[in-house]
Amino acid sequence: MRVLSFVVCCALPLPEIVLAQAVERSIRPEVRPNSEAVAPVKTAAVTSKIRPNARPVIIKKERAVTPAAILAATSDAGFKRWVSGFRSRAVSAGISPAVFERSFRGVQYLPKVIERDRNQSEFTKTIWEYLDSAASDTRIANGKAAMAEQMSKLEAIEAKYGVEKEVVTAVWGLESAYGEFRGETPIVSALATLSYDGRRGRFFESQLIAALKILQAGDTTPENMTGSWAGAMGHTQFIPTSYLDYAVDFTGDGRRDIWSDDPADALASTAAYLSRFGWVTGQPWGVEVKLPEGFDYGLASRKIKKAPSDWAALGVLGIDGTVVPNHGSGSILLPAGAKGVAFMVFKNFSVIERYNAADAYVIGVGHLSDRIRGSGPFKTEWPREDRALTFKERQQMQRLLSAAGFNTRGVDGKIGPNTVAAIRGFQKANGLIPDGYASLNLLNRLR
Ligand SMILES: [Ca+2]
Repeated sequence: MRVLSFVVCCALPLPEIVLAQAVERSIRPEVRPNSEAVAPVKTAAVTSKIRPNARPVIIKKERAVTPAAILAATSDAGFKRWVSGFRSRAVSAGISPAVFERSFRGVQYLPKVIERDRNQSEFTKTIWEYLDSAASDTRIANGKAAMAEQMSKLEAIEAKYGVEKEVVTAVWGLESAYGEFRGETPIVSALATLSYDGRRGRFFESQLIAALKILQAGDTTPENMTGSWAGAMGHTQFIPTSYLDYAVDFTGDGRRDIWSDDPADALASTAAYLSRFGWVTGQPWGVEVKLPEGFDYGLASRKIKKAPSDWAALGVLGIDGTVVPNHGSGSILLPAGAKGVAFMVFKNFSVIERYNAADAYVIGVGHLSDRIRGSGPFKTEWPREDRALTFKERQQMQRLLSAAGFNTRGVDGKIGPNTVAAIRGFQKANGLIPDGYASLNLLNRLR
């Protein structure tokens, strides 16, 4: 989980464009090991409540003398000095010296963590590439099996928190491949490394203090406290501050143990988290819809919400041609523009966003949960002939749009609301479908 409070994020690489579009509300952007594959993935920076894109903060290295036990356990002199300075801040924050010594015994600076942190921005995936993995046949089959294995616990969790077992299972599937990849990185070392590094030092130091509080409370031991390189832990990958705020002890043994092989506490913590942010029992995250000829693409905006019957009056129907059931008001979402799958998304879409605000992630969780429940694949094809734009191409698109009189308010390579608005403006002015989608065709047209 992420920052402010929250949570989690994914075992799958998130497409950068999608991420960028979603940024305001996310929680946390790091990517975790994938179940089927392997390659670590990258993640784009996402801001969130929980995990704000922390601003780089340089923590002053202090000069206090570090306890010998700690010095002996670490190697880099600058890191050791940082540990020494941090120790006094941790103690001021309420961590007992004994817990600090115990937690930092053997702590190490981990260069690989910094490599991962620096390597986050070149990777780009389209939404269909992401979903091919997020809801692959393997992940669906494994999800059905994992849900069956944990059925009694998941049913009890659903009864208590009102979050459907398929949804909790889907989060579990994306975050750790159903517990298979919970992360082996020692959390104290990883967070100390990232805190010392300073790029997002303030954020990671707050996570480190939270991790020490968890250890001080006795929920787990430093040896068992492992997770992803960026500090997300357990079956559903909570960051320490989210853990402190939202994790629950479902088994009743007095520990909120999200690290153990038994996933009960972690799965209940995920349900508690979604419930806390307004999960509506029985409401879908979204449904695939069919747009009519001549649809006003200006209506495809998360800001525009209408009852399904009002959408039907505009010609927007379920993919089976009938009026979408009344799940509450919904918005039209076109993650790949006018040529891809169209969705009507409801409040629960926003609730999943509290875990991770990337559209791809939310659709991934939602679609995987539907597939685990037995639904079929999307009926509409994605524009698979398209490829994702690179960071430089996105910057070039922003420069060209601005030069053409459609101001993107910056050239940051992220397709956010201003860029979408500029694309729509350009499309309208040129007789194109104003879907706001940043495609390669559009870039070529601008060139
Ligand atoms: Ca427990």
